[in-house]
Order: sequence, then structure tokens, then C-alpha cells
Amino acid sequence: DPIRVGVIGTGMIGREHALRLARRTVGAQVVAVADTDAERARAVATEIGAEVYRSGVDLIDDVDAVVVASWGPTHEEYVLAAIAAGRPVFCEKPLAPTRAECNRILDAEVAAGRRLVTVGFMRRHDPQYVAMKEVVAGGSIGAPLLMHAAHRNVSVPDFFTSEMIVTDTAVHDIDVARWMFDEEIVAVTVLTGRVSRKAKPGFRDPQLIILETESGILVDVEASVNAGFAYDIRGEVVGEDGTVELSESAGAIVKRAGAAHTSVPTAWIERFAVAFDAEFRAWIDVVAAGGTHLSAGPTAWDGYAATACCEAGLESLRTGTRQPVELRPQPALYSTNASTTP
Ligand code: ISE
Repeated sequence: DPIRVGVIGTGMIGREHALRLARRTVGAQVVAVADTDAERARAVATEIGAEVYRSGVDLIDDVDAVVVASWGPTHEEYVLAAIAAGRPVFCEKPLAPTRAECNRILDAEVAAGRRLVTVGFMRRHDPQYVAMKEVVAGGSIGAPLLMHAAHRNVSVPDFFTSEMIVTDTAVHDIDVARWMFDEEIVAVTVLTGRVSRKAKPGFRDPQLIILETESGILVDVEASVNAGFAYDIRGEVVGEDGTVELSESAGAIVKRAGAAHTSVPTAWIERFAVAFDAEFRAWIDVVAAGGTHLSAGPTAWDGYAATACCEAGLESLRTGTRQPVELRPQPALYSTNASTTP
């Protein structure tokens, strides 16, 4: 029998996830959707033949597994309700915007004694990042010393703030750094300088974010959200004996008339399409296998740690100073395989 999924939140990413699960994920069926905007929920429900629920919490009892893609501040309520109902729950990033909310989710999951939560850090399923991690783990470039990353968005909506460059954009690079090196981040520094003329007044874009890991690996992340030209995601790990970087393009290169041309993506939906497919494949497989063993990819602990780094990043953005990241002791539930790819 297919896994009956309910999707809470049918905005941009929620609709995308609902369609992907309904149409492209073998073994999954989206039977229920909910959104505070009933019209929006109805439109998605019609596209995939799901039922509309008035509230996200009501939908949980009627499905096998839950996707939470609503606004970040609502995540805690839905994730806690799913844990209480014993339902596997895939929650979009952030797990929750504050560490206090994430703590309550960790406590609930620990009390339930099962890893029911998976967080939507899809880069862990991107073939290029996976290949890069294999090289780093394989040891051929020697001990990693540094990582350079760039995360460039074409543009962002009007509601986007300087803080969101940390919490909404660079949060992916924070998760990548933790996962790439299997280490926690111990300090975050956010630097801002000359502002892009394309940024709205008062907006601090671009940002240079420095992450320091437990063993002292330094990660610099350029986060720009008004780059204009492409959705450009770059990463390079520098080891003692060599480097490994994400390849520039998955497409073809055309050479003619004295020039080479290749297309570049302009949106995350396009750049990470394969990663989104793979993250749901992995999740549905785990849910179908009973959902009682390891979660499929990033856990609630990973969500908590990323939020803790973002809180430090926000403080650094405000004060201009380096901020340490202090994490609570890791509950035993997360100690095995907690930050590896399934
Ligand atoms: C968005 O929420 C994402 O998750 C994208 O991956 C990121 O590039 C973008 O900056 C965010 O706003």
C-alpha cells in the first residue's frame, strides 16, 4: 500500500513538495493538504486529488506521514503534534526559528524514543555534494583545512531581511559544513561591507559568514541574494594534499565562434531538483520500512544545531563580533549515524 502523506503548508515549497510526492515519488500518495490560505490549499488539492483540511493538526491523525512546509514559526506546533501521534514527519528548514522551540522538539522525540523527524536540508542528497563528501571522507586530499562556499540567489522577495540571509539562505551552508566534516560548528562571525546597489535601502547584502568547526576547519560562506545573474552554488574543500570542488554545471558545454557556453540555473527548484527527488525517495523508503529506525537524513538534532548556529549568526550580524555556539549535550538517540547520508 502507498504511504498516505499529508502536507501542511501549500505555499511555494509546500506545493512543490506535494506535487513531487504525488507525481514522482513511487510508493507515496498525498491524501490531505492544509494551509491557512484555504484557497491555496484547494488549488493544490485539486491538482493532485487530495482532501483539504481546515487545520494542519486535524490532518495528522488521518495520514501515515506528515510534511510540514508552513511558515517557520508554526513548525514546532505541527512537529510536536506529529511526534505525539507517532507519525514520521518531514519538516522544511528551519526545524524551528529559535533554539527554545528546537529544544522542545528534541525533548519530545527523546521521550518518544524514536527518531520521527527528518529536516529538509536537501543538499545532503545532491549528487555533487555527495561526491564531494565521499572525496573528503576518503582521505585522498588529506585532512581538510578550509572550505570556501558561495550561495548566490538571483533576487529575493520584498519581505526578505538581512537576518534572513543568515537564517533562510546561509542555513543550508551551515548544515553542509556540519555534515561535510561530521563536526559541530563552535563559532560564527558575520561580516558585511559594501552593499549591492540592487539591495533595498538598509539591506546588508552580500554577507561573508565565517564558520569554525570543532577541530578548527574554517568555512567561509559568501551569501548574496541579489546576484541577478544566476542561482549560483559553489563549494570547495581545501585539504592538506589537494582540493575538491562542486562541478560548475551538470549540462552540456557548447563551443562556437570563439566562445564556450553553458547554461546556469536561476532558481533553487531547478538547481536542487535531483536532491529534492532523492530526499523524498529516502524518506518514503524509511517510512515504508516502518519508520522506527534511523531517520532518512538530517535529524531533529541537525535542525537544532543549525538553528543554534543561526542564533549566533544573528547576534554576530547585530554586534559585528565573533559569537561562540554552545550546544546542549547530544541525547543518545542521535549519537549513531546522526549526520550522515542514508
Ligand atoms: C530558500 O528558502 C531556500 O531554501 C533556498 O535554497 C535558498 O537559496 C534561498 O536563499 C532561501 O530563501
